[in-house]
Amino acid sequence: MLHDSPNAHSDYRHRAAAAGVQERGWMKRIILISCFILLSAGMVYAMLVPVSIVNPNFESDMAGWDIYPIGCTVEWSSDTLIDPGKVFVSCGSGFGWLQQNITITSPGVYTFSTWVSSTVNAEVIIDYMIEGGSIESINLCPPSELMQCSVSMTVPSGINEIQLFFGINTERSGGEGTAAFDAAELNYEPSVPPAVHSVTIPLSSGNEFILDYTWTFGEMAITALLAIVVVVFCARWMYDVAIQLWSMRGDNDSI
Ligand SMILES: [Ca+2]
Repeated sequence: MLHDSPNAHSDYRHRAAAAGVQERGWMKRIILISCFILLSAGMVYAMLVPVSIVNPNFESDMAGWDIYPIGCTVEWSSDTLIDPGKVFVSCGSGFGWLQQNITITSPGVYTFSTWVSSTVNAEVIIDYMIEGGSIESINLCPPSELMQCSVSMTVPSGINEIQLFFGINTERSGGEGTAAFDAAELNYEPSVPPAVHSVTIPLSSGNEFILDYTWTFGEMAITALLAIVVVVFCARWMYDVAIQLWSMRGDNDSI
């Protein structure tokens, strides 16, 4: 009956153990790099997401918007301006506005926009309430066949709600007329832009994956946590290798 020699069996175990350590090491690296890329991509995506508005495109109605027609009519139409469904305001004397309140969590510059086709000055407004009144920013957009009408406002810390308005006010419109609105949007920029950081990940092909992104406090916390995980994994991996090498040295000494 044939048996492997003890030395051959021992060599096989050493090679298998060493190969196993190497394989686990690469697996860990791949998992860590994947986690880092996914988390970093998530951070970048979060920075680019606009502030959401309810029913910004008026596909089927004016749900989500409060309507203030005084001396004007404010109606929904299925016609297309930017995409199907729009708001149509017609004014003799007075105002016709749509309003939506938006909860915010950060100070910064907020920009509210809507597309408009009008025969008079149309307007977009952002305001926020303070003790004793409100602070508002108004932009009048001249009559046009089609234009994007925008207004920006710097909102300080401590404010947790802003109000968005668009429509016609005949005190500022230049006379009686009509305006159609569609495709509202609200964007936000932090008041103090955080520093831009860059991470370079070398790839096995020889190329480098370079990721530029900005940090918030939460992102720094996540990154610090991730760095701790990386250090722990690396330490564990080095420990495994050291144990294997020590074990092989012991076996060789006994031969
Ligand atoms: Ca629409």
